[in-house]
Amino acid sequence: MMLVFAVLLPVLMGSVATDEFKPVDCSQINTKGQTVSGIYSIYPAGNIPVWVYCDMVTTGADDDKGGWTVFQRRMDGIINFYLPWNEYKRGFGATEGEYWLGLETMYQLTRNRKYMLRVDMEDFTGSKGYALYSSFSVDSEADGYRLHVSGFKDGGAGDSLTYHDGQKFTTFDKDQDAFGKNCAKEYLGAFWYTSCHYANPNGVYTRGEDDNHVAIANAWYHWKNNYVGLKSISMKIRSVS
Ligand SMILES: [Ca+2]
Repeated sequence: MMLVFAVLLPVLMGSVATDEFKPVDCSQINTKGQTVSGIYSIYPAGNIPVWVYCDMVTTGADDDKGGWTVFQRRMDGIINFYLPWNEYKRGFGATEGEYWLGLETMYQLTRNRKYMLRVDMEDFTGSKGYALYSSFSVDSEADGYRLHVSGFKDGGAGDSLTYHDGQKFTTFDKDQDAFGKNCAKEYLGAFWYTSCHYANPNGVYTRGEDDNHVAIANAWYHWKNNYVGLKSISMKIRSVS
């Protein structure tokens, strides 16, 4: 047995030393041939890994599948999304379920690389829609994690995000919106609010439409021309080569 170990050990150590693949995002993992959606570690800013859900099956504007780094996901209402600035900065939730990746990671991802954005959604009747944007980035914290999004392409859900282009991020404890009051407090979410929103993906998981409390739901207005709470919504980015 000692002989076997003596032979194997240098080989194993050698393979570790040469296998230094530290993917920046899910696009790089996908490019390496990985086609299974699930949880992976990425390295958006050097040596510190970040756990993330990679969508390896959904297409973009072309037929290329996968490579999507999911930064926001709602699917069952289990996770509380009404949280303060620091939580939205560093991220929260469960990578296998509902979560927010974190504004700092999103800034680190998009500061040096070009990304497209896809927003997938499903209502409680089972119908689905999506919206594509050819360009997506987030500024630094010093710039309020300002959103830049453009190049809308309809996947049936309509465009509820271009309205938010150029806005800083607002939470209930940090008001950076264009409204007299705090939009996060008014609509019980956290987002790149203007005054205030057509999309509120981090709003309350209402399981449908609440007539008494318009627009607090995790809604995407232009899909239904109303603020109907969605069964699921996910926001994901893929690098543009
Ligand atoms: Ca305000």
